[in-house]
Amino acid sequence: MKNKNFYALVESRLPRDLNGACIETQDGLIYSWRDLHFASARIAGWLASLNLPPSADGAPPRVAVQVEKSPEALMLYLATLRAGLAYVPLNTAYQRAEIDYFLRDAQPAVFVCSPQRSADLRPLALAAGVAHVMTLGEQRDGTLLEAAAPFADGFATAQRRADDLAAILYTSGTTGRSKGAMLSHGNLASNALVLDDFWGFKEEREAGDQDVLLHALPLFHVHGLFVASHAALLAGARMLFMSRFDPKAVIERLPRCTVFMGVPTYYVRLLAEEKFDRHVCRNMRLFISGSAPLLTETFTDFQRRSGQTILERYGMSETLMLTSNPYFGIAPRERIAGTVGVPLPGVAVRVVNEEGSMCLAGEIGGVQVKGPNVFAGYWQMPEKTAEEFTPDGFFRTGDVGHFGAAVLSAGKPAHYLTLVGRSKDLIISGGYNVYPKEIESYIDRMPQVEESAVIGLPHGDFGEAVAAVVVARDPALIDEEAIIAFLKGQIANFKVPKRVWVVSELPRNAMGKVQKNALRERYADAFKIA
Ligand code: MLC
Repeated sequence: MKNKNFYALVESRLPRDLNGACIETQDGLIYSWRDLHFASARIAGWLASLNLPPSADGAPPRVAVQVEKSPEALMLYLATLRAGLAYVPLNTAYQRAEIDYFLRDAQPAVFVCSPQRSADLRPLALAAGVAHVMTLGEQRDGTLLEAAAPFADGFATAQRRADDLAAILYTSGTTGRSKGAMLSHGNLASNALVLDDFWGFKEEREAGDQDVLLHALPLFHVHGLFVASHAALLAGARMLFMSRFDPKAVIERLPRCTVFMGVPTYYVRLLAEEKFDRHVCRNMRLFISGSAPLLTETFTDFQRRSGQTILERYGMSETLMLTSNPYFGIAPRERIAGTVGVPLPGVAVRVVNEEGSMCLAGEIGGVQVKGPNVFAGYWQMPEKTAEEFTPDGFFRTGDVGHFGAAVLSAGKPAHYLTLVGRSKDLIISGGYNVYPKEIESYIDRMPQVEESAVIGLPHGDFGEAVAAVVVARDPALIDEEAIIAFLKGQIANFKVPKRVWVVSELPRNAMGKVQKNALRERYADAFKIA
C-alpha cells in the first residue's frame, strides 16, 4: 500500500541535491534540505521512542505546540507527521485560559512551548494530563532538541492512510467554544498538489527555475503552515523565513524572491512604505492574498505601485484552499478585484438559497463546498459536525456570496465567486478570526456589566477591528480602560477590543434581539480608514 503520510509526499519531492538551501533565516543562517530531513528524523525518533498509545477511539496521539516561529518549529511539525502523530498548532498570542481549554480538549500526549513560557504553562499542561512537556526556543534552544539529539538521522516515515488524522486546527466558534477542525493527510496532500500546479510552482520547477518564497506569515495557521510552507516544500523552493512580518525587512528581501503570501494587512503596510515600488518587485512572479477580504483600493494601489497584480484566493481552516483567481494563461486583469476567483480543480463550490436550491448567477446565498480538501469534522463534536454538513456531504462555510454578475458587481464572469458577507457573527482582524460571542462572554463576567455587544468596525490597517458596546450596571463604576485591562491577560491581545463604549442601552428589534447593524453604523467611523 502506498504511504499516504503527507511527509512521504514531501520526501518524494526532496531535491536531488540535498545540500541546496531550503530555509534561510533573518539572521542569515542557512538550512539545507538535508538539515530539514535529518533534524525532523531525529525529532520523529524521539517522539516514536515515547511509545504513545492511540486514543480509545483510534485517534493518533496529539502533539500540541505553542512556539515562536523558527525552522525548528517547522521541523517539529514535519516530525510529528513523520511519526504518525497529529499536530495541534496554537497561536502564540493565546493566554493561559485559552491554552488550558485547548489542552483539556485535545488531550495531547506532548506539549511543546517556548522556554520563556515554560514556568507558567508546564504546571497547567501537567494538570491537564499532558505526559510530556518540552520547550523549543527561537534560537535552537530548549529541551526538545536536546532530547532529540541522540536519535538517528534516518526515520522510516510512519505508514498512514489518506483519511488518517494529521492535524487539528482550532477555530473559534459562534457559541464562544473553540472547535478543533480535524485535517487528514489526504486533505493536506490534495490541496498542496493542486496549488503546486495552479499557482505555477510546478511550471517553474519543470523549467529549471527555482522559486524563492518570502515566508513572513506565522506558522500556526493554515496560511503560513500549510499553504505557504507546503508550496515551498513540494516545489523544492527556498524559503526566506521572517520571524514576523515587518514591511521594511520584506522590502529589503523582495528583490531576491519570486513569491510572497500574506493577509491584506501586509499589503496595506507595504503600500505605506515609500521604498515599495516596481524595482523592489522586479524578480517577483506572484503575490497572493488571503485569510481576509482584500479591498479593491489595495488591489489597484498595489498594481499601480508595483506593476504586480495580487492574486486573491479563498479558504479556511476546515477546508484549506477552495477558490483562487487565475495564475495562468489569462491577462492579469482577469484576476478580478473583489472576487476570490474560481473553484480550484477537484473542489465543488455551490451557492445555495434559503430553500436549499442552487442560486442563479448573481443571486446571493450560502457558500457550500465539497472535495478531497474538506475536513472530516470537529474533534469530539459529532453533533456540531453533523450540523455543518448537508445530507449530500457539502460543508456549510458560513460565508455568503454569489457566482458571476450581481446587482452589486455587474460584469463578473459566471464562474468567479464573490463573497459579500457571513451568516455567522464573525470578525476578521488582520487575518485572525474573532467570534464576538467569545469576547462578550468574558466582558459579561465583569460584575459591573449588565450586557455587551461586540462588533467589527472598518479599520485601515486590520481591515476590521474588534470593538465593544457595553451596558454597565452603574456607569460610574466602569469605563473603557477598566474593561480593556480586565480582558488583557485573559484572552489573546488581537481579540481585545480596540475601543469600548459604555452606553445606557443596546438597540433592539421587536423580537428583543440586539441590532448589531445599528451599532456598526453608529460607530462606523471610529477607526477612520487611512
Ligand atoms: C496584532 N494585534 C492585532 C493583530 N495582530 N490586533 C488586531 N488584529 C490583529 N491581527 C495587536 C497586538 O495584540 C498588539 O496589541 C498590537 O496589535 C501590536 O502587536 P504586534 O504583534 O506588534 O502586531 P503585528 O506584529 O504588527 O501583527 C499584525 C499582523 C499579524 C497583521 C502582522 O496579526 C499577522 O501576522 N497576521 C496574520 C494572521 C494569519 O496568519 N492569518 C492566517 C489565518 S489562516 P497591544 O494592545 O498589545 O498593543 C486562515 C485561512 C486562510 O484564515 O484562508 O488563510
